[in-house]
Amino acid sequence: FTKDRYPVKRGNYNALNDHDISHFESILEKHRVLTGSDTDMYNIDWIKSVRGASNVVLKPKTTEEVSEIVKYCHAQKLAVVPQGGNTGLVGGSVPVFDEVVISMSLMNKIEHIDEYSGIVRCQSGVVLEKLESAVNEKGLIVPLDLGSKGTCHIGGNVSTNAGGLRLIRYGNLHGSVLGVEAVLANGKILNLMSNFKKDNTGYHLKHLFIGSEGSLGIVTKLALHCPTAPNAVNLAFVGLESFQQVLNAFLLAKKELGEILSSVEMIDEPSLMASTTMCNLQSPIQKYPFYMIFETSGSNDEHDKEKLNNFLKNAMEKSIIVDGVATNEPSKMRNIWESRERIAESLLKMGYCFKYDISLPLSNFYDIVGAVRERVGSHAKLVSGYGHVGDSNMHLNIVCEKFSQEIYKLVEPFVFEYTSKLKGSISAEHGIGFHKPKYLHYSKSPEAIELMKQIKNLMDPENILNPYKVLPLS
Ligand code: FAD
Ligand code: S2G
Ligand code: ZN
Repeated sequence: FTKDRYPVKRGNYNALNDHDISHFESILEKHRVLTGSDTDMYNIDWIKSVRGASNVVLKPKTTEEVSEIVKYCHAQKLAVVPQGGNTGLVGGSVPVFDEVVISMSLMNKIEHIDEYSGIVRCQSGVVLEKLESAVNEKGLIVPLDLGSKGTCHIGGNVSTNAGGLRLIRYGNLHGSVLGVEAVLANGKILNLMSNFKKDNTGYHLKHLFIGSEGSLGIVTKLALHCPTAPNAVNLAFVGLESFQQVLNAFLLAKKELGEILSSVEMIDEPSLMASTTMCNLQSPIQKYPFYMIFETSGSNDEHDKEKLNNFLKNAMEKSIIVDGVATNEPSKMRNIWESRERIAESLLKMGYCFKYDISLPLSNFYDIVGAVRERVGSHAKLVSGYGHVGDSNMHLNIVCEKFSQEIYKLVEPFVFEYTSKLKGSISAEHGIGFHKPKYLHYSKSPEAIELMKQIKNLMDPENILNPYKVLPLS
């Protein structure tokens, strides 16, 4: 349905033939070359917004195999799409036409964890949750956490510069990724791996692969700095009457929790309703227009608990919050996190989601939800706003029975114009993918886009790496 839904023309790539398949089988074992219906799940994205028609999925295990595959595709002018966990939300991880899918799922070796420096070296196909449990054994944590951790790959996280629930504390991957190894469009292996935080020797090329969504190279390995695991984690879940109070609570938390604050998330009532009903979860408090999660991660549980309880008490006394619970019981914390992390999945169960992942100034962070509600009226089942308020990152979701051009035209480009007027970002953390190249100009100047195209042209002159994604065609 991609073609009838989006006006896009196939590039002049060669079509796959039997010779190609047997060549791939000479590089990989036969069972790591998938064809026919085995390719189905690799052809459709998580939100079912793009369905490609790839005839082959390749599952390399080593950098050398990736290099051989790409070298061949480059020579045969075959387009490729690198795929991690396929949890991307902008249609970037699946073929648009018949691109060759290179699935990184078997490149899942963790090579080394240095508990002293916290530096981990691993292949890009390690599932985030698996990496998390491996580094936990060495007293470390991975510096990001997303609701898709059970499926997404650390290589996909790097390729989308994923943000997630703890960016406010641990920063983004441009800071914590110390080195990458990547296969370039001509199959060459570029080794930018590093075991150190400091390396000022020439241009910092690794950043080209962080957030470029598979369009400049295929990340095969990475070196990641992992912080020491906190001794104490505490969580507060609070109810608030207005968005102004959300801002006041955020301010108070920064003052009173300061250095131990590790996450600040906001959930509006429709979003919490969605996750609690669709996933059968119990919310410890109910029926407020807004909710927030404050997480602290520190070294002394008594001290942190006291700070968090003081914060709640002061916030109540100042009528910034109207209700709240604090806990450090793992099962209770898990339940609260699930009510936040499973909103995306819940909204998807309710119907087709038009998703907008935008950075907006906090002063009018939530206004857009009302503006869109007004615009779509009863066409939509629900308009919800939630997300990483600590990073000024709003997740605006419009749920309707099914995809409709009518709603599509009501919300796009409205949401992007609205965001651009506030000098916000039309994609805070999910990337541009297939859905947003035509809106890139709302957040990047013509000169910036021109330079991106020159870099793309220098690194992938045949344009075989993840075509139709990230950069506008014209
Ligand atoms: P994929 O979806 O497979 O690919 C994503 C992009 O990266 C594609 O363009 C693909 O071509 C490219 N790519 C993948 N692997 C490689 C590689 N090795 N080399 C080069 N290119 C590659 N995102 C956030 O930022 N924050 C969140 O809080 C968040 N929460 C989510 C919650 C849910 C329930 C879901 C379903 C998604 C969420 N996401 C979030 C979106 C998604 O999980 C992230 O974008 C994630 O980083 C994608 O990882 P992946 O391995 O699934 O990549
Ligand atoms: C999150 C997931 C995607 C969405 O949960 O933080 O990134 O917009 C989002 O529902
Ligand atoms: Zn998010």
